[in-house]
Amino acid sequence: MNAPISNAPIRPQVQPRHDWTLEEIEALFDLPFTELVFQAAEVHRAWFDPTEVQLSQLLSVKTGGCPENCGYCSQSQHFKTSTVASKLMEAEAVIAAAAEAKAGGAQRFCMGAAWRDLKDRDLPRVAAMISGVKALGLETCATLGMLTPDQARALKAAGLDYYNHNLDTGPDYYDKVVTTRTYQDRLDTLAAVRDAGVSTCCGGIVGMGETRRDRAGLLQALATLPAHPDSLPINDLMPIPGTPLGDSDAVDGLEFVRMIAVARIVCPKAVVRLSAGREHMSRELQALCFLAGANSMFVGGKLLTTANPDKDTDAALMADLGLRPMTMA
Ligand code: SAM
Ligand code: DTB
Ligand code: SF4
Repeated sequence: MNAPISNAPIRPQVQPRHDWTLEEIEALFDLPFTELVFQAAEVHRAWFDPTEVQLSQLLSVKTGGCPENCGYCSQSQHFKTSTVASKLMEAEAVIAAAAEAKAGGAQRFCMGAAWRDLKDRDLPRVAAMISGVKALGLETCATLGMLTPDQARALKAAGLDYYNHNLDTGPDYYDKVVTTRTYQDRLDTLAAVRDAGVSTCCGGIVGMGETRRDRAGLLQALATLPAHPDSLPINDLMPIPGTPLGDSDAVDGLEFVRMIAVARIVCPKAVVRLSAGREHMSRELQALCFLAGANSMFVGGKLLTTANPDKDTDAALMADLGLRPMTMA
C-alpha cells in the first residue's frame, strides 16, 4: 500500500547561509525561469508546508504628513498626493479594527504610522494598541519608523511580536529613492529590534526603476544580516500619482516571480510575503509566486493607503489553489 502523502516539511541538512555574494545571487536570477522556480520550490518544501500561507492585515494608525521623502510613498509631506493626513488613532478604535480583522481570518495585525521615528510621547498609546491587539489572540506587528533600543524594548514589553522596517532596495540604488534617512539608519533600527527580542519583518520594493543587480543587492543585504528576517515582504510598487515614482514602468511579472524565488532560496526560513501589488496581479501570477516560495500575503481590502484584493476574492484564490492559513506555532 502506498504511504499517505504528507506536506510536512523535511528539515534539510543544509543550514541557511549568511555569506551570499552578489555574484552568487545574480547567478540565481540568471537561471532559466523554470529551473529557478523549481529550486525555490524545493527549498520551500524543505522548511515549510507549501500549502500554508500566513495571513497579515494592515491598518494605518497614523496617516500622512510624514517628513521623510521616500519617493514611492503616498504619505510623504514632500509630495502632493490624494492621501489625507490624520492624527494617531485612539487605541480602542485600533483594537476594534483588529477584532474585525481577526473575524475576517487575519492571523497577524500590523499597525503602520507615517512617522520618521517613534516619539516617546506617543509610546503609551502605541503600547496600549499593541497589548490590546495581542489580547485578542492575534500576532502583533508595528511599523512606526526608526526606533531606539529603549523604545524597541518598551514595544516588546507591550507584547510586540514583529517589527516591520524595510531596506526597500539595494544599497547602490537607495539614495535614488530616499535621502532623508540612510541605509545605516535602517540597519541600526533592525539591530535595535533584534536585540530587544522582537522578530524582524524586513524586505523591499521592486518596480522603482532599479536594475536586477539592485534587486540582487537588496537580497544580499537581507541574506547577510546577523539574523535573516523572520518575515520578508516583497512589494510590487503601487504607483502613487504625485510621487517621483508615480509614473514608473511596471516590472514584468516573470521578473517579479524571480525576485520571490531568489528571496526564498537565500533566506530559506523566512516567511516570504507577496505584499503590495496583488491588486494589479492576475491569479495566475500570484499562483506562480506561491509556487516560487511565497507563503504570506496581506488580507483585507486595504493596505495602508492603497487597495488590496477583498476578502471574497482572496478566499476564492486560496480555495482554488488549495492553500490554507498557516498553522500557528
Ligand atoms: N513610516 C514607516 C517607515 O517607512 O519606516 C512605516 C510605514 S512604510 C509605508 C512601510 C513600507 O511600506 C515602506 O518601507 C515600503 O517598503 C512600503 N511601501 C510604502 N509605499 C509603498 C508603495 N507605494 N508601493 C509599495 N510598497 C510601499
Ligand atoms: C510592507 O513591506 N508593505 C506594507 C507594510 N510593509 C507596512 C505596506 C505596503 C504599503 C503599500 C502602499 C500603501 O498602501 O500606502
Ligand atoms: Fe514616511 Fe514611511 Fe512613507 Fe517613508 S515610507 S514617507 S518613512 S510613511
